Parts: sequence; structure tokens; C-alpha cells
Amino acid sequence: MGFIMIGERINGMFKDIGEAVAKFDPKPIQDWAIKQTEKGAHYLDVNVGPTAEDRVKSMRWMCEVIQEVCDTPLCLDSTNYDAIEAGLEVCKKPALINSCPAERPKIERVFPMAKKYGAGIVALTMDKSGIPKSADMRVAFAMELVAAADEFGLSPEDLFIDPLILPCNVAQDHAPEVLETLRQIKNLSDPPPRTTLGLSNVSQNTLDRPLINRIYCVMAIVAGLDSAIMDVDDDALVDAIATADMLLNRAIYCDSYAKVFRQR
Ligand code: THG
Repeated sequence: MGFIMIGERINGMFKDIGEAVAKFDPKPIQDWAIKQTEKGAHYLDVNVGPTAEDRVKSMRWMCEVIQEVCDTPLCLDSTNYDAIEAGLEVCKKPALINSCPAERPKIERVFPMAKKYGAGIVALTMDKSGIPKSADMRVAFAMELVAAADEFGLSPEDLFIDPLILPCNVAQDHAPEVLETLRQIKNLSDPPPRTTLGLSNVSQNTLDRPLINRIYCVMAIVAGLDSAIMDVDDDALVDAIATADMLLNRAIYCDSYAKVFRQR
């Protein structure tokens, strides 16, 4: 199974998308849906953003207008589970629920919903007290989430465990802990859960963002990263991922392997 790219761009934290959500103007959202799909995205993250007035209504509307122009599966990114469910109701393809922390009330809301709609879950290695630093604590949360999947009749492969990478300029000591977490997650079950990261977090407010994203992504892939919420418009990043896949013998070498990766 090759690396799964989740396009990050349909997020109200970006000015153009935030304005489009406020005005219910489909154009910027549809343009980014098409662009990211052409760039090889396997899923599109959909986040109404911090300023949306009615998150339930906005999420449903965004999912509808995206599906008018492409059939790329969606990754519904919200802390409001009523908004997620409104999105799931209109999704034509199996979606991802982004996200669920290792907290019992949220697991009890999200895991049955995933089962009902045939969705995967981006499961976070954190609880109400926040994101732990050590790999050991992150892995302990991952273990709880894998046990919960079993309890609610989901396969470990329905989970995309996200060990939560933070900006390296303020939390540099987390970056190696996240890599160690990715390594250990693959030993939690057979089959193992899948893994993901919000890759662009690592470089927020740094000077050479594409370089940091690209290098950290390749390091994380070696450690066990299966997917990322990422800037699929960054060709050098996508080429680096295609090359890592090939050098790990997950994709057959041919002279056009980078092109093949984008078209799969
Ligand atoms: N894990 C999970 N979901 C997530 C994240 C995560 N969803 C949101 C986020 N993190 C991943 N998506 C982004 C999208 C954009 C940026 C970072 C992560 C980003 N935005 C610019 C910035 O903040 O500088 C905005 C620039 C602009 O406004 O134009 O970097 O970790 N499960």
C-alpha cells in the first residue's frame, strides 16, 4: 500500500477558504478540490475554520460543493461531532473522521459513528490534559485507541493514529519523540493501525517551510508514517514521498515512478 496524501488546503484557517465559508461562495473551495485532486491527493481535508458561524451547516455545504466537482474521498476535520456527522450523511465515498482523542466520551461518540458510516478515524495520541512529550506516553494513548477499535468492532486498519507533530521552533524536543512513536505504533497489533500527521505543523513560523516539511516527512516515512495531511501543491514534497516509497520497495522502479505515484 502506497503513501496516502490528504490535501490540507480546504481549511478555513486559510483566508480565501475562510471568506468562502462566510459567504457560502463555492468557487474557491471547488477550485482547491480540483487542484489538489489533480496533484494526486487521495483524500481532501475539510475544515470549516475558526470563524464559521454554523459549523454543522458549513461542513455539510462544503462536502456537497466539493463533491459537485470531484469524487475524491473526504477527511472531515472538526472537533464538533455534529458537524462531522452532517458531513458523513452527505459523503458519497467512505470518509475519514478527523479526529478523536483518547478520551472515553469522545471515543463513545466517534467510534460507533465510524462503524455506522464505514468511515476511518484519525485518532490522536492525547487526552484532556493535552499532548504528552514522551514517545512512551504517546504510545500508551495509541494502545488505548487500538483497544477501543477492537471493542467497537473496527479493524486496527480503520485507525489512522496521529502522534501530533508540533512546530519545531517552539517544541523541537517533540520531533524525535513523534518519530519514535511512529516506530512503536507498528508493533501494537497485527495488522497494525495506520498512521498520519498534520505535516505542515512542523514548520509553522519557520523560514524554510518546504525544506523542513520535506525532510521531516521522509524521516517519518522511514519510521512508519503511512499518510499525511499535507501541502500536495508542493511538487518537491510529493516527489520526495514518491522516491521514499520507491526506495522502500513499496513501488516498482521505472523512469517515470514519480509520475506514476501521482496518478495512482
Ligand atoms: N492533525 C490532524 N488534523 C490536523 C492537524 C494535525 N488538521 C489541521 C492541521 N493540523 C493540518 N493542516 C494544516 C493546514 C495549514 C497549515 C498547517 C496545517 C498551515 N497554515 C498556514 C500557517 O499557519 O502558517 C496558514 C497560512 C495562510 O493563512 O495562508 O501551515 O496535526 N489530525
